[in-house]
Amino acid sequence: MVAKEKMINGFRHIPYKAESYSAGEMIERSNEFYHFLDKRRSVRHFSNKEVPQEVIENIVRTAGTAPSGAHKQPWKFCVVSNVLLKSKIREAAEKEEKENYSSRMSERWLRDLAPLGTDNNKEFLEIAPYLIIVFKEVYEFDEEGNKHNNYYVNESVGIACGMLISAIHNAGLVTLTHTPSPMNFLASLLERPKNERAYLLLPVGYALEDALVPDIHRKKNCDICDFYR
Ligand code: IYR
Repeated sequence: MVAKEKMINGFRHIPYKAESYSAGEMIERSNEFYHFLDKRRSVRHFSNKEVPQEVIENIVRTAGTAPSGAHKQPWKFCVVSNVLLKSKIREAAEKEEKENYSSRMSERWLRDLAPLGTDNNKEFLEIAPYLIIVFKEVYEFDEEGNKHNNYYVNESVGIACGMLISAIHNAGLVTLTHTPSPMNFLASLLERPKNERAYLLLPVGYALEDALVPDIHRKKNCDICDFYR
């Protein structure tokens, strides 16, 4: 039986119709989805080939379906394809990364990054046709102009980014989670309002045909999951 809509605290609640599968279908679907997402890799070698803007719009719309604290949806996705802006972002990011790699990161951190082959050169910021810079909205204003902090902002935006990354992979495109810390130069370059903080930078595009990725492996299920039966 389908529930009837009703009012709770003066707000309308409507029936939810869940997707429904047999146990066999669930096993097949979950396994296929795992294998599909397991093919995703962080890729640093981008082609400069054009990507239809509609694909990017769909990807962002998908990220916007993420759950968020009190449904505040405390995210903004800034999509940069402007060549001059991309080169300014690259220049500023490389300036921070130069500091990071030469003095701010510990010996241990540098050793942990060695298998990935990263350095302060971020040419992908100019080559990738799109940069999606995700901002978190740490607070909002009410009708009277009073400031109110949003809830679970990092969790909410983190989940949205996970969904964004999955949507990028689903479209046949690649990305990587770039964190040119500190990231405040992004708010200045993009002239963002004061309640926004840069959270993550994701270059998006096609992988180069001869792209390489490090031969690293994922933890096994038994190493990431404990069952309590
Ligand atoms: N932000 C730097 C360093 C870096 C840090 C981590 I943790 C990585 O997994 C990869 C890189 C950069 O983007 O190069």
